Amino acid sequence: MPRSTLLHAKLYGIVDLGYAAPDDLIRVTSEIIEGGIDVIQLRAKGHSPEEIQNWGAKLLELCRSGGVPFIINDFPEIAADINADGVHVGQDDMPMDEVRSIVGEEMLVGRSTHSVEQAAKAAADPRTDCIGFGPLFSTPTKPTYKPIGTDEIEEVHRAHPDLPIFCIGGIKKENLSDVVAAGAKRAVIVSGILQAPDIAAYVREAKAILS
Ligand code: TZP
Ligand code: MG
Repeated sequence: MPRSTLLHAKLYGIVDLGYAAPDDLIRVTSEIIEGGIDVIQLRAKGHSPEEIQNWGAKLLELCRSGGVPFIINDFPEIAADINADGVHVGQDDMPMDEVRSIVGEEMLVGRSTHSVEQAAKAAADPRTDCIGFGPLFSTPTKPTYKPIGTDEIEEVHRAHPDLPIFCIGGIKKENLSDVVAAGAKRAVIVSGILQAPDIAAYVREAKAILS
């Protein structure tokens, strides 16, 4: 899948097992797709690779029929095995050479970054297809990370105009227009979407704010 898919993406949703129960994954993912999400990632901290592969294969099928790119968090091997559209890795995960040796050159690879410096380092490798930038605000979804605020959003976009940058961390429908005003072009929302009483409507409204 070409990187341009991510350049055109606005709203990235993460199906996080911290908020969605295993027997609810299909419903939740269907509603996120129905709302018009641009990218979906499966994130399942603390679960076994076998479970993640099993859930991943099912959600991939849903995403394929909805025309939504599907990304696996943390596990390049699983992304390669199920032929996902991409894999997302963190600062402390594998270096790019190792990721690429597992997933090949075509698969999308994203990297989490938590500062302008980390963003520059990730962007210096042309095989990085997108970055997450945050957490902007404190969030129970990533409790041990210090929030970086919104002051550096413009700078990171100016430094990497051709790299899809997804702002993340504590973003909700309610503060999304402030994040956009601070320079964000794309956003990831996790708990806001997964805890919404009407998931599809939430995604639709958040996407409208970003568009
Ligand atoms: N990386 C940086 S913040 C974050 C991740 C995975 C969690 C974002 O979740 P939420 O619930 O949208 O704040
Ligand atoms: Mg990781």
